[in-house]
Amino acid sequence: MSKTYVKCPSSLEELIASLHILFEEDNVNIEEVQEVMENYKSNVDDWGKFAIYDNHRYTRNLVDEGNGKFNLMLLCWGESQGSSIHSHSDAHCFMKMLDGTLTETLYHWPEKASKKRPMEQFAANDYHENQVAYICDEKGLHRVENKSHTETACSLHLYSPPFDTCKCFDQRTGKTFSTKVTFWSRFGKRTPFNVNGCQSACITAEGD
Ligand code: CSS
Ligand code: FE2
Repeated sequence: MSKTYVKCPSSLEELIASLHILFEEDNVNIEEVQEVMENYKSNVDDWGKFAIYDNHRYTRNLVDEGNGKFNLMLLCWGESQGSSIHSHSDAHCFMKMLDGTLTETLYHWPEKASKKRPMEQFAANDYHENQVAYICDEKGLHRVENKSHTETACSLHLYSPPFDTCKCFDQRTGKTFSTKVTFWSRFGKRTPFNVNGCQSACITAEGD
């Protein structure tokens, strides 16, 4: 590591500065990134301005573009909202809880698209405030849900390299389809309608 970085960031701004330094290197040290994200203690005064919810689907709100190395975003999950089962386009995915609790259900990749079989679940974990989850395509696929009927949830996601399409999967058949992911807001400002077209900005499918 060429530059030193703040290991225990006291604000979101300081966390972002540390992440910029960590991602200057070509090789990502997963443990170091996970540790620095865990060490930042969630403070709504830092991230509240990015937290824009929608009644129908979870939202993706861009916070920082990481000098082209990563995208950092706030995901806002209303009561009972969740994603489809999805992959991460060969990127590292770090998910830090800022508020509430999310349930991650992990699935194996389907063996063959031609065999219509229910997808196989191999783990399920709950994540609470300040915990950090990590996934990549080698580890499998997941679905993320806010199972609470009464509380919203908010999480900070880092994807490196950034991506704007990923694969979604039908749990009952393993059938896959490509989905474009966009932003509900960028840097605290709601994305204009003409940018995202129909505004299907997150990973959900009909029937999910
Ligand atoms: N990958 C999903 C959230 S769960 S990690 C997304 O970016 O919308
Ligand atoms: Fe994901």
